[in-house]
Amino acid sequence: QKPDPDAPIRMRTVDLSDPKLTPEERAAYLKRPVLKSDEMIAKVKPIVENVRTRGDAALLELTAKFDKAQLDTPLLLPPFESPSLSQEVREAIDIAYSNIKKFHAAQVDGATLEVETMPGVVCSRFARPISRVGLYVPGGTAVLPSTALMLGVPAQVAGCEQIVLATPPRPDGSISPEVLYVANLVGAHAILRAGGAQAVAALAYGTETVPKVDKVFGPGNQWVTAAKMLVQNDTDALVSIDMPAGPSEVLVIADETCNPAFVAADLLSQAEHGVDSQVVLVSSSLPDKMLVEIEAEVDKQARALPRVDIMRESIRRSLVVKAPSVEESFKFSNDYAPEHLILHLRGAQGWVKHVKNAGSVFVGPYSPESCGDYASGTNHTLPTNGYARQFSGVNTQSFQKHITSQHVTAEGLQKLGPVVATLADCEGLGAHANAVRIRLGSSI
Ligand code: HSO
Ligand code: ZN
Repeated sequence: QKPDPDAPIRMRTVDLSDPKLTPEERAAYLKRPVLKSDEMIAKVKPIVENVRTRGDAALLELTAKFDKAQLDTPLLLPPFESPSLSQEVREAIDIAYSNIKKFHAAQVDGATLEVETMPGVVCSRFARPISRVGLYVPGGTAVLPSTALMLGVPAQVAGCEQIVLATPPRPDGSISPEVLYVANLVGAHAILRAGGAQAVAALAYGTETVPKVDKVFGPGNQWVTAAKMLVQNDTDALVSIDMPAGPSEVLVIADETCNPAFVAADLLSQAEHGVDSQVVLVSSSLPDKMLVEIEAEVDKQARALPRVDIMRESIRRSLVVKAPSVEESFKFSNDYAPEHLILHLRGAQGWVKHVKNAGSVFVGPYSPESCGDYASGTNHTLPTNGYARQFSGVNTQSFQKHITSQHVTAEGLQKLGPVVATLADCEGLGAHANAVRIRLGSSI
């Protein structure tokens, strides 16, 4: 059924002060559409198996089937050149790269943490890069060279030895010049021309030509996400993933100081990602007149934008939440745990301390999400689906792991050894106790 182009492009409304609103109803408003992960995992399993067992042959067949590209090899090796790229785009990418690099280089954990827990007992912790990483850059309805930057830069500054960037090729087998340009900037070691579950499988297991990686990063559709979840659970693949990804989200908290046109623009910038984008406006006691203005702006701006058909769908499913105060607004937002949180509030910066759960925060009227999506320096690969409760967005530490170490001196062991031996005895693990006692010169 075709959507009616004349129908207003409007959001649904719920009032948190409505005495008839039950706790169950409130909880339902915090929910995202159900991710059918079991169903999707069952669907991607044969694809992943096919690539695991048949390698390049399967990869090339699947790329011909899904991306309509006939390749003789899936891998492209540097140097990556992108002669057709305009000077303007080149310069924009260069500035984004420089900002993202500044912010992510500052996150490199290069220091060794050292603590003497008892005299002669020194514990330390240091970071090392994850050697081989696979970065998935989606194709589909929009080419996302920005995602290549968001994953490539932290991999580069963390010092990963093998950076494989995977992205679906165009039907002629080529990769967009923007992605090639970024691949070159971040020093990618190879580009895997494949998408979907097949790309994830190739990265996780390796093929004749594709190097196996240790961790797979990046957003993607349901197929990509299901494949990441599947390979992460396979001990043969021995691979980890950044996080499970769902449809992109924004929650905006606005009070009467907001600019309705800015608020509407922010809601729409998220709504254009896909029909399943989650868009929530929390009105902190906004006068009805202003809510109407925001709604009118949403309708007006959406109609003038190229992806209006996508926005029509996502806006229809999105939500205006009327909250009685800024505190209640933050309570709802923290319960929702949005991927992006935008604060259109008087004294916005002062409210940041109230944020408990969010992927990334955009403070004040001149900090649109678009800045973080592209070029301010923060990462745009963020936890969705409420996972901001326990996950951080991708950052430089996502490309490092920590190793602990200890150095106990002979004197240190005099003090620590008896403690260890006692605990080992408690657990009935005599060999553990012996490893200490043998050094202390006492018999078993
Ligand atoms: N908002 C998206 C990232 C993105 N936006 C890429 C534009 N390009 C998910 O955080
Ligand atoms: Zn975006």
